Amino acid sequence: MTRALITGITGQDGVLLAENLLARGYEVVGFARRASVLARTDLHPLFQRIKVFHGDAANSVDIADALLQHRPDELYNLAAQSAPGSSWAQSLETGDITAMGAHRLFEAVRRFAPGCRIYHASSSEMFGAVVESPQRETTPFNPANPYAAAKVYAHQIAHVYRRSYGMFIACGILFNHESPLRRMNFLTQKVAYGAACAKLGIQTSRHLNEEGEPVVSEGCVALGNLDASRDWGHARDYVEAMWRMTQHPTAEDFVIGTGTLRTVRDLCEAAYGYVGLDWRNFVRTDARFMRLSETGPTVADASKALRELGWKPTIRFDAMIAEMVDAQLAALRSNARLPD
Ligand code: NDP
Ligand code: GDR
Repeated sequence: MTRALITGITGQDGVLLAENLLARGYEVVGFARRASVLARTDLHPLFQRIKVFHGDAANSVDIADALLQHRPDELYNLAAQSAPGSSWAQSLETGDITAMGAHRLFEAVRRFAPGCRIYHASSSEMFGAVVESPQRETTPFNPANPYAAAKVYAHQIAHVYRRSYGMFIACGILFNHESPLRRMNFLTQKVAYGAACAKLGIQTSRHLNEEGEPVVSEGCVALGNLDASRDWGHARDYVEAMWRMTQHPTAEDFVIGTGTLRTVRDLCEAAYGYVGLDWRNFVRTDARFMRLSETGPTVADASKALRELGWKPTIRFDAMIAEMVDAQLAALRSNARLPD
């Protein structure tokens, strides 16, 4: 039985990747901070089907220990301070986990688990203030925030380990991908939640936004740059791409995205439109959610992934937004807890 170790198991992609690998008959071990495992009561059904190793990506000993105890065949490195918008305020933590966390992990695999295949989560954020469109594997990087700079470091040190030691480290340059498991500090979940609250007539929400205030206040959700644009796909499709890259005969970089660019306004229109409302009555702007420098417009040319992995997105944008809004409606109606 193939054994996979997943860092970032408590995050959106960690959960969906674990489900994908379990369905293939893998044995899955999740690497996660102890407090996060205790806090994620919603993930207990998953945690009963996998083993969980308590560790911190900031700690080399924890990583080495996980490798020596579990001897994985494949390692999926998803752990990161993953919010670009917060990365100015948390720039040193972002460097420590998003950049150095990956470096520590590659070094630990080199010493303690040679032969283990690694998937590493690179990001379209590395393209930053883009210099060509659409972006492909050869597009130069131009990071616009500390998170993006940290991902560039991790991506390049992955290349160095590949070249110097012949290690298998596949880098997935994934564009934005979403699901009902998305955390509330990301745009799509704020908007899906806002639309569900609007539908139910909720004036002040229980969930908090990036500033620690109710996501919905006086019936409205506060957002930043409505003109920003992204290429949004569904995370279930993207974890499939992670697995395919890891099975490829050679470790390479692959761009993964839908190839369709949409604005924040388009997203609002889709989510509020799904519940029969006009978003302009429920969304206001707040300068605190504007970025000091904006990434984009990021839009993928994923033709290499189609050609070499046979990968293409299967879930359409509207269906994804509907699934996210429905999940929030169901949670609000049953008073259930969703990821904070
Ligand atoms: P999430 O924010 O949902 O998950 C991040 C995970 O990293 C969480 O499990 C978190 O654990 C963990 N983590 C953070 N710090 C540490 C630490 N010190 N030690 C151990 N674990 C830690 O991100 P996603 O699932 O969306 O993304 C997965 C990866 O893919 C990330 O690296 C992200 O940067 C990258 N990516 C994501 C894209 C997307 O659109 N979703 C696109 C491109 C790249 P905890 O619960 O303890 O906070
Ligand atoms: P991003 O995702 O920064 O692209 O990083 P996010 O959903 O945070 O932002 C997308 C776009 O929406 C604009 N925006 C807002 N964003 C947030 N969070 N909150 C707001 O109120 C708001 N208003 C407008 C942003 O300016 C931005 O343009 C995600 C993460 O998953 C990263 O880990 C990953 O690497 C990239 O996607 C690809």
